[in-house]
Parts: sequence; C-alpha cells; structure tokens
Amino acid sequence: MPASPSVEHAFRNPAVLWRHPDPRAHYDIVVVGGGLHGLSTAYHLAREHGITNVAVVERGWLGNGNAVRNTTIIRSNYLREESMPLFEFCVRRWEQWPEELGPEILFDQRSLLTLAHSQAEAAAAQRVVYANRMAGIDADWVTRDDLPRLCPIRDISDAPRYPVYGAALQPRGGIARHDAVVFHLARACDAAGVHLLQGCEVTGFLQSGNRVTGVRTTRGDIAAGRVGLVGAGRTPLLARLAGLDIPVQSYPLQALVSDIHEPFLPCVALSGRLHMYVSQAHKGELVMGAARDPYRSYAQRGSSHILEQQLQAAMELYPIMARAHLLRVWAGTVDVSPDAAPIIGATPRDGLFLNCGWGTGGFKATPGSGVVFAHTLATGTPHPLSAAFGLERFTTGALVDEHGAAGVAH
Ligand code: FAD
Ligand code: PYC
Repeated sequence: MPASPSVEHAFRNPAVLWRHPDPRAHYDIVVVGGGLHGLSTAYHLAREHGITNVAVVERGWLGNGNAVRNTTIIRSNYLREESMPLFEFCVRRWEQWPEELGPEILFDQRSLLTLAHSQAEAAAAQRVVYANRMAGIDADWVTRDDLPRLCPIRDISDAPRYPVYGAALQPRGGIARHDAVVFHLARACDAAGVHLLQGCEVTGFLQSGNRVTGVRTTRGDIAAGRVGLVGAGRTPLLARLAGLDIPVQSYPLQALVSDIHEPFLPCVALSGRLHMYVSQAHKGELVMGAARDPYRSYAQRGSSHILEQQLQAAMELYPIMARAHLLRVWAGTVDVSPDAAPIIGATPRDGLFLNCGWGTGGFKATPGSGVVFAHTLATGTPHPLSAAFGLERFTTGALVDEHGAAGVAH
C-alpha cells in the first residue's frame, strides 16, 4: 500500500474520493457533464429538493473540462437588471460555501479591479459601478491617484501605451481554489447518494415522440425522468444529438501560470482593453488569462499569438512581471452565446433542459447555477433568478446583452 494514495488507489477506494458505481437502468434526473455546474446541480438537487436518484454522467473524469482550467475570478459586477441579481446571488452562495463545503476551497474576497484605459472606458466602467450600487452590489470608482494603494505593482508613469485612467472596484470580488471545489462537491454528491459516472460519454438520446426519455452512453442506455445538459463548450454537440441547433459557439480560451513568488499582488486585476487579467494564487504563482481565440474549435489548446499579446500586455502594465518565468499554458473550450449571457431552461424537446452559454465567465456562477438549474430540473419550471435566461429569448428578441460586463475575454 503506497504511503500517499495514488490515483489508482483512490479509484479503487471510495473512502478516498467517491464511489464508482455501475449505471442504474433509470434515474429521476440525469445531469450530463461532470464539471462544476453539473456537480453543483446534482448537489443542490439533493440538498434543496431531496432528489438523490440522480446521475452525473461524465465522458472523462470529474472536472477535466473548464472546471479546473479557469482563472477562478469571482465577481457580480454585471450590468443588466436580469444578470446582477443572478450573479450577486452566486457571490452570496460563495460566501456560504467555505462553511458548507470546507475552508480548503480557499474562497478569498481579496477585491477586484477593472482598469479603464481611456475616458470612454472610464465612463462605461462608472456606468456599471452606478448600476451595481443601485442593485445593492458593492462597487466603487477608484481614481488614478488612489490606484497604487490597491494595486502597487502597476506602472503609474505616463510611459505606458495604455495609461490607466482609473478602475472599477468590487471589494467582495476575489478567487477560489477550483480543484478543491470539484473535490468537495463530488464528495458531497456521493455522500448524498448521487451516482458519479465517469468514463461515460453521452452518444445519443432515448426519445419517445418529442420527449427525451434518457441517454445513450458508452456504458449503456440510461432512462431518465429529466435530462439536463451541462457540457460547456460541447453542449452544442450534445444538443445536436437531440436534433437541436442551439445558438452557442465554442472557442478556445487560454490561461497561463508563472513560477512561485512572494506575495506582491493583493488584488485581482483585469484589463478589458488589453485582454489581460491576473491574480496571485495562494501558493504564489501568477495566474493570468488572455483573450479567447478568434476561431471556433472544440480543442483544448489555443494559438501562440494570443499568448504573445497577453504577455506583452502583462509586461506593459506590470513591468515587475518581467522577472517571472512562465511555467504552463493551457486552454479550455468556452461556450459563447450571442448576448454573452447564459442559457438556462427548457428546450423544444420535452424532458430535455439546458444550462450552458456561460462562456468565459461561469466559474463565478457555480453555486447559483446549481441552485437555479436544480430548481428547473426538479420542478420543470424556471427559477425566478434564471427566468430571463431561457432559450426562447433568441426568438422573442428579449436578449440580456452582457457583452460590456461579461468578461474581458468575451
Ligand atoms: P466544464 O467544467 O467544462 O464541464 C463540462 C463537462 O461536460 C466536461 O467535464 C466534459 O467532459 C463533459 N461532457 C461534454 N460532453 C459530454 C458528453 N457527450 N458526455 C458526457 N460528458 C460530457 N469563469 C469565471 O467566472 N472566472 C474566470 O476567471 C474564468 N476564467 C476562465 C479561464 C479559462 C482559461 C477558461 C477556459 C474558462 C474560464 N472561465 C472563467 C469560464 C468557466 O471555467 C466556465 O464557464 C465554467 O467552468 C463552465 O462550467 P461547466 O461545468 O459548464 O463546464
Ligand atoms: O468572468 O470575470 C470573468 C473572467 C475573467 C477572466 C475570465 N473570465
């Protein structure tokens, strides 16, 4: 027996992680996608609705997708009246999670700055600040002179090509440790009796007339009362298997991490103009992100010119970072909707529901996304917080245009 549990050991010993059951013939609810949103949905089905005859069906291993590829930025400073309550609800749930799931998730409200590089950007950022305050969300405008106090490493001279005019501040914004969230949600689902079916790819749907009655998988057919698709960038492929063409496009989004440094960056800092965002992980690495790649793809890799742009921006804004060494880069596949807002709710197929379109910004939504989607799957009706985010908005025209505040990478 090895001193520290190997993956193989963990896989064979449910006490270390979670059980690896064989699929049942029937579940009340099948959630397709074992990322954070799928796990959070199953967790809240058990916690809030007492529904535990649930399977999370995952083609690879839990958390292999965007769940642990993201840069973990958490904030609720969106612009639209539909989005602000949803994202603020998510932040409030995050504030409960360290106690509920465990302090290891390292939820850290270290504050978040969104930099403005022109008068026009400053005006747009101030509009978001005022909208946030009216919605009861913490938000402040920080002047250029005040910025060094909050973000000491930034180049404050007039030399940069993109001087900083000021920044929107969300004091309750921050980061968390994504892999620990996957781990604790999975453990909690398993303890509640949810089946976590890894290595189980959905390859089609069981249908009776217009009703989806289950999923076809690489581990056999599984019947279900309701099916929820939570496959991030692969959701359009899944929907197509049910004959649906959904307005979601998938793109690579890359992130980068440096070697370890003494703590020197106390906040999360984003620059929308330069497509550059950075925080310092608790261990000391700089965790940075870039613009999404310009072409559509389902590959979990991106192009080098995006990384070059990102590093140029990093050097320009924070010259001290020239001393850091880049250790790793990676990419996830993000699911972008036409209005940069999520799609949550029913589909034209009875029994089939969607939770996707979170694009470059779904990590922050993990807790609330699970609450609203669990409600939808349990009751068949939208949760009040997600009612405006149904698929039908692309035919009614009632869009929730969040391109401005959705994220630097949209
Ligand atoms: P995923 O974790 O990708 O889960 C989907 C799962 O579905 C996968 O595990 C996949 O294997 C599975 N699946 C797909 N097809 C099938 C099938 N046929 N059968 C069974 N299983 C299937 N958001 C933020 O809020 N803040 C950030 O700072 C941030 N930074 C990001 C940086 C990067 C580089 C990336 C890539 C994303 C970032 N995001 C960020 C976005 C965030 O990561 C996503 O919106 C969020 O993780 C989506 O969650 P999910 O559970 O839907 O997706
Ligand atoms: O949603 O805030 C966000 C974000 C920042 C970087 C990637 N996503």
